[in-house]
Amino acid sequence: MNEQERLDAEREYSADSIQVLEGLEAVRVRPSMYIGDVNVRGLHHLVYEVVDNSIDEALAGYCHNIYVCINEDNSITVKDDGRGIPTAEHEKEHRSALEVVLTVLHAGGKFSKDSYKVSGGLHGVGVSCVNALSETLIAEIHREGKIWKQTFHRGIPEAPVAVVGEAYDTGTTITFLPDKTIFTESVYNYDTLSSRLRELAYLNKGIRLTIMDKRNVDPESGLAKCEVFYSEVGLGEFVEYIDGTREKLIDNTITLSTERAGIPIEVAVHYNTEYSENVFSYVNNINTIEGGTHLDGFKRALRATLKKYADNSGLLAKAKVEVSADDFREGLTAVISVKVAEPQFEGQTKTKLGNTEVGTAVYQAVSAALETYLEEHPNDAKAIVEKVVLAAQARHAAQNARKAVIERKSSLSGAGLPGKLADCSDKNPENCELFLVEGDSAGGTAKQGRNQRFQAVLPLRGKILNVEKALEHRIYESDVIRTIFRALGVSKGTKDDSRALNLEKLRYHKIIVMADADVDGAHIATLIMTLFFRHMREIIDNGYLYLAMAPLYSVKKGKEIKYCWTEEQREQIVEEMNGGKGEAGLVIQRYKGLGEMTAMQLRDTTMSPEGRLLKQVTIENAAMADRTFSMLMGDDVPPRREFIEQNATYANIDA
Ligand code: 0RA
Repeated sequence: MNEQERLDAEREYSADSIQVLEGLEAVRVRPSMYIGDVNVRGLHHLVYEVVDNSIDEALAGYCHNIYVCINEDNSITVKDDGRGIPTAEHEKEHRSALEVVLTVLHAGGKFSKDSYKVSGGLHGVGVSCVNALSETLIAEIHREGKIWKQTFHRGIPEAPVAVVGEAYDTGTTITFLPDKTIFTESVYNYDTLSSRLRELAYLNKGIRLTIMDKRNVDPESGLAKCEVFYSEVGLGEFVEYIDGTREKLIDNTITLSTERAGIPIEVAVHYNTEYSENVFSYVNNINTIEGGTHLDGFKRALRATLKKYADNSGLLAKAKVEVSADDFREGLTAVISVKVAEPQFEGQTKTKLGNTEVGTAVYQAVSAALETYLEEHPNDAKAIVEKVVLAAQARHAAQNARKAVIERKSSLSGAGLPGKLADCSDKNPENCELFLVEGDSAGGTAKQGRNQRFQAVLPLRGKILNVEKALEHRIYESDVIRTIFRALGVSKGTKDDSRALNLEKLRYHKIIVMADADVDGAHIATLIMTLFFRHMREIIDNGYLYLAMAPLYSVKKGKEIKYCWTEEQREQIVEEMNGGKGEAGLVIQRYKGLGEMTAMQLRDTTMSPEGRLLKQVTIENAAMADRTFSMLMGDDVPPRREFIEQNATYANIDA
């Protein structure tokens, strides 16, 4: 290269850099557009984005192990044993392919034509976004006998990639520290990451995913907390994991793994003796919460095949009731996973698959496989059809119960507000909050402590039905549940076959469960959340359900009073208020329940928007949440006790 060429190259290099800067700056200016949000969710999304690249390398057949490590400083390391991101100079860009992948938006795909690029985060933005949103990111590549390294700050390279040693293996290691000036949270949640990795292991059989938490070291052994997820079988094991604590209706899990019209399709189906339907669908490893063509194809195939079998066997004729589509899915747990090269995502949260060809492919594949299975397993077929008939009969009973209730003019629909409800004066749902409080005494305190303009209080009296274990019509007979529906203003199932909730009638956009911070309180909160999870899921998905966290302690010095929600906070506040004198001269009160607080204390700590700590109930991982609820609420009492005692909050129901 002569001097002129070198200058040209340099100029071009800096021109490229300016373009890159503009790209990465856009990510930093509007991070939510690229990763959804800048809260806990977005923070965890960074990890998924990096892991997805390694999953792609594994799906291409070159990588078998992926390690995710939460480091002590809450930085994350993702390491794989793939081919290593290419480090050679990129023809047009005048810098290494590695640097292009890490600094150009959407560049990842350009280099992976040979790989089956289907995995990919919900936003599919690539690892360059992670780079732009990290204080530092270090890439270490083992490739062609060398170790290559490059460091970035907020997406900008410190220097070009350089050889730093000899390598005897191949692979990619990315370590990044999320930018604290961008994210509102900086602490990773082990359970959130581990349940996603577990899910990925089931969805991609044969890949070993390891998670390690260096913040959590066992003092005796000196070993960090660690879990390994690996599934030889894939979806079949996933369904067995989800349904693990439920009683089986049939011994086998019906599985299918095939390719139709170039679309890889995997399905696993199981029936339990309970009543809820749990079907989880995935496209390119993304949980399609809003469903779509693949899910519709599956449901149509299940219904048509079972109906045909039942008609031919004469079992349906005996039922004497009409069988509806829902009846085929009572007690069904299933997972559908398809890999689609060019998925079209629709819907509010862009998690609904629109490709019609996928629906047809799934329908054909599932029909064929299920028909064969039923023919070869007549005992299972009989058990399933009998269950369908029972479901139809129970649904008719539920309709009758509902009708009877409606006739008594106190239905699940908003025929008048419940007498116990202390409503607020504002009538715009967007401004209004409803506190669900267990017991009349705490309810009374809450009524005194509220802001009557926008805060309503509904005291709940009596046992809350465990809906996990109840037939649907029982919920229409439960006083407490009817009261909750009436206060909310919503109803469901008024049209005979619809299980959807009429959200437009919802009277509050914040529904706040307020329970004691002890084991009983956790149990009550869980019962209420189960009701929402199973019967008013739309309210959770819209972000309307919250938990009010009451403080554990108050620390008083003279007239000054401070509240603490955790032990660490208490230590910190004692230190702040008393500067090294320990607890001497302080009055520390431990609250055992809401009932011990005065109305003013409850207002200041738990109810008023200024002082309270609200946790939004969200479902990070629907399949894991289903398992958690069935375990918490099932017959198996011992694991439930233990779980509630060990978990201050709620696993997988990430707040
Ligand atoms: C494209 C080409 C090649 C490797 C990769 C992408 C790759 C990317 C990532 C991201 C994380 N881990 C990765 N591992 C590999 C290599 C092509 C070749 O060697 O011929």
